[in-house]
Amino acid sequence: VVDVVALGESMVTFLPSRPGRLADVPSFERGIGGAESNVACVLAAAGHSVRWVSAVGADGFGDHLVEEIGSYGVDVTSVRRDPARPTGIYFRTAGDRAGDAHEVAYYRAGSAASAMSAATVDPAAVRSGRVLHLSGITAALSPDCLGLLRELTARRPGRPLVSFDVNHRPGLWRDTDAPTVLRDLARGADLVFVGQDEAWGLHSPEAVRAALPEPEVLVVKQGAAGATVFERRDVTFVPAPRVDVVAEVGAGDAFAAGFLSATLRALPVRDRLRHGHLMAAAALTVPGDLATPASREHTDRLVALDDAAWG
Ligand code: KDG
Repeated sequence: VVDVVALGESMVTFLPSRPGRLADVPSFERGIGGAESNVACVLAAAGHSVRWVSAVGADGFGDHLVEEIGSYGVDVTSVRRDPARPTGIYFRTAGDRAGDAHEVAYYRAGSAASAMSAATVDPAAVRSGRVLHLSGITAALSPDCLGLLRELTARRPGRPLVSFDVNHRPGLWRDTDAPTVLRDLARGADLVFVGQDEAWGLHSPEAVRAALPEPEVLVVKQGAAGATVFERRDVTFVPAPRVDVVAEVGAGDAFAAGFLSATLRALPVRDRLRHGHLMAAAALTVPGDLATPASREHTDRLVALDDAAWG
């Protein structure tokens, strides 16, 4: 049994060599992206045993993803190689300043991962972790992927703890009513991460909790301000450290990884949130989707600083 199984699509990412419109960027640098594998890589770098379950094409981009994600120490033996479908890729632009609007151009329709379904994914592999981490991105990839997520979030005795990051990516959803689909999936999870800005138009963490009472632990991320956790009757807010943001992409994944890592170590809620914030800070200060976190010893020392240091 591994600590965490993360299931989802990963893509080779192309980061722009300079700011500007997609139409004007002359060249891109290769990176890797994929919300769930980002979580897996950060967890592995933090010393956890992690398996990534997915599908990629039998192509060079698939090789790169498997090799790169494997190099973090993630077990990639449950990643299917699909000779009939390509690996997804995506391009990003950057604004002049951090936080400026950017474009995302996905080339993932018909990808190997979008063909994942309850019939093609190994059930033993998905059940092989103490935690199964999923995200709402998978729900948008295809009807088969949505069916797979419904199956995995169905409440059944003996299943692993199901962690679900809502990750509403409007660019991926077509005719479906994304907010309703995502809320229904979140209802089946034990631990839910949701950004206030993607939380069904609700304006406070309390309103989100009222709309989503089922998960035992609900984490509402409030951007640069911090995050609030609802657990049983307890409500805990912890502010986020202030950092100079380079790129926001991947910060939510890093936050989830930090929170999950601290959850696996049975740390108190305040420290689970601080671990999430520190991992997010690392991702916020690099241009790519994924940053290598500080060592566990280093992070533990930062988490233990007194409240004044944490604002
Ligand atoms: O959370 C970051 C992800 O959004 C990024 O790595 C790419 O998985 C991705 C997606 O589907 O947008």
